[in-house]
Amino acid sequence: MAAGGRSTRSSRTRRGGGETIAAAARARLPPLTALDLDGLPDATVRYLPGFLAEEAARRFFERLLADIPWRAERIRLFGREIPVPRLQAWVGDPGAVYTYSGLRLAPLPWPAPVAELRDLLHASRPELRFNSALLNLYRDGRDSMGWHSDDEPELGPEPAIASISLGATRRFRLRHRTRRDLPAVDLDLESGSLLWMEGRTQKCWQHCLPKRSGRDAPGARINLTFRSIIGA
Ligand SMILES: O=C(O)CCC(=O)C(=O)O
Repeated sequence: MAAGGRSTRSSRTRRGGGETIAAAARARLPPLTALDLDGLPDATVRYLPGFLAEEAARRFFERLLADIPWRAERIRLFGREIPVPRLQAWVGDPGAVYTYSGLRLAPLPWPAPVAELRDLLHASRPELRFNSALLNLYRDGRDSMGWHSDDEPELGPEPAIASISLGATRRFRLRHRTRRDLPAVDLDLESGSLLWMEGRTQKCWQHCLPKRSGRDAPGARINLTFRSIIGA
């Protein structure tokens, strides 16, 4: 973990019970901690472990696990309806409707801890405005996310996506969509980490979160991907 945390305006935000999670959080300065996947062709991907301090990450995880109305959705894939292998929630500004694999998601209003995380992101990247977030709950190593790109038209041609991980560490895998000469890239996403995917990443790369079983099977993990729906 690198030194050099900084407090932000949102770190003083109070939650309903007078307690703050973000007060314990530290948005860390990218140059100290970032793993810039430099040299990855056609992509802008940056990984920041320790974006949130350990204790803040633990408290966000517990709060979200308890408070979010997690849903078991079904999607249409290759003409068949199948259960999504994880629980989900879609939150955002009122007009931020998101559609993928035949599923139309109307947003829930921002829950307080998700709004706190959004504000931390805005403080660290003031040029970006996130109006929505997809929340995924992987109950254990049997829950997963298949290969895909976040390239729906409503995200625009070069979406900036900020992905925050809480709870168990899970492996995240990237592969180029057309260049089979390039090896897949594996990243172990730790609790409290932040992954940025920007530029041509969604156009040229796919990503997934494979199942994981056996002796090192992970416990529960929550991931939040903050997005901007155009025109919402
Ligand atoms: O859980 C993760 O880290 C991946 C989430 C993801 O790929 C997505 O929300 O599109």
